[in-house]
Amino acid sequence: SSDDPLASGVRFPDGFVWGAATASYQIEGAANEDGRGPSIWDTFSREPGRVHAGHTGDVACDHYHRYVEDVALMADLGLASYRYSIAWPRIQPDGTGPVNTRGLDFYDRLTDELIGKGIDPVVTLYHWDLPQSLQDRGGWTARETAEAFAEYAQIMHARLGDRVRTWTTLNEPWCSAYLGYASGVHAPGVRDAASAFKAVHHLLLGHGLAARALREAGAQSVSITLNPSAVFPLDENKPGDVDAARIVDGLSNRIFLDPLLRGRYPDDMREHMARFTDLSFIREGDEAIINAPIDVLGINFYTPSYVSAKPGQPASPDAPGTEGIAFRKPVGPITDIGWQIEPAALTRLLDRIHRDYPGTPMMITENGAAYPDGPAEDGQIHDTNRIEYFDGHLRACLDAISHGVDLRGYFAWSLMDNFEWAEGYAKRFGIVHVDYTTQRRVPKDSARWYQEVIRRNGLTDQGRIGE
Ligand code: PNW
Repeated sequence: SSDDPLASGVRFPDGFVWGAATASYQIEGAANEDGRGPSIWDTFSREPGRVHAGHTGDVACDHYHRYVEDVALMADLGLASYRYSIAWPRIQPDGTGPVNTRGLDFYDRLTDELIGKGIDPVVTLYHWDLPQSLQDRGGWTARETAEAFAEYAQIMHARLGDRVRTWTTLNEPWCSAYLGYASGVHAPGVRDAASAFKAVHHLLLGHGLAARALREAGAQSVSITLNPSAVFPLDENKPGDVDAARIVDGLSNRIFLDPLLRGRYPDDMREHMARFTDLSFIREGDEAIINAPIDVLGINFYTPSYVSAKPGQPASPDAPGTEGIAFRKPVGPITDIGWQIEPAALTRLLDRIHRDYPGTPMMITENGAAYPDGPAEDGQIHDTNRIEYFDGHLRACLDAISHGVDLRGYFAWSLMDNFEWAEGYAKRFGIVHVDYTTQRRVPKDSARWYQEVIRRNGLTDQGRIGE
């Protein structure tokens, strides 16, 4: 309203999309129900020592059975949009071949429930739960997985395409490739640089083939979500540090963004990969497939990186070939997962993508913070720290928008506490608290704050730091 005390600078553009995000393996549970096949995360989480305290996604938030309650919660918070992922092994238990109708039925019910409450569904096809049988045939090191992914994308579009407008192929291929195949801290737990680069390529190829299939099937909006690294030289005046940042930027960002948006791997990254493997897996024509037009680029952002040249430094396990490059330990405020909080780095990242890949509409598809929240004496969760984190990053988004960045929306990670991969249930990212004994959901203060931000399409004074 016109007497709203908000200054214009804290308002978002009209039509800005407000949402929250989750992922199938992190919330659904029901791992052995209705014909779901095993995924690489079922296998990995059962291997001793892989996941904190031996946690698995077997039950998680039991969202598979509680989706009606969860969608009601989303509606109560005023979410315009909900970003969720499909568990491929519910749809094709063996990764290829027969389709499991009961798996499709679940996403059908969930999607209808969302639409019935006026919430726009944003579907991610792959948020890391690869069918185990595809892994047994090489996983993302195999070209066949990329081809299978496109077929699965078609199956999903045939079922949900009449109601789902926004389709995201992959979530964070950086994590799938490097955490899955280089450092091995994520499923499938492989430690081999050559495999990691094959995975980078086949993930991108899978994206391109699926994007084409989705487009041909009539999808309105096709996207991919990356977690580009906001990487900076520790000392901008030291050529060694600048070069270190170029290499890390290449491995984390350009190796994905260039083929996606320019149709070509960067020359320096081709040379970098060639130190570990011959590049015959990159076939003539692949880059053109990867370069399929996208309507929006999803950005997940949590924390920046600062790098410097340091002779003798061993390579970072998730960045093959980074011998002699040191990653600075986080300084200043950090979250419970140890990630440095620096909202201005998000502005710089968005500005940079806008500059180097002009004309790319973007959405923040994940942003959020882990804190060890528990209910206070009043039963409520007073997560002021998370409100401050969101507030700072939303102001960073506004700064980027004021610089001309075409930022279309923001999804909080996460709607609710969930299975945080290698950290199990020990790290809580939700704006809704989950008691894993009772499965009770309690919106945290941050959820109520976010509800107000959505209502105003702008920020409140609450959450501002140091005023
Ligand atoms: C992303 N890292 O994961 C995922 O998309 C979410 O599923 C996840 O819950 C969220 O961010 C919070 O972690 C990441 O080690 C996991 O660099 C690990 C890393 C990065 C992203």
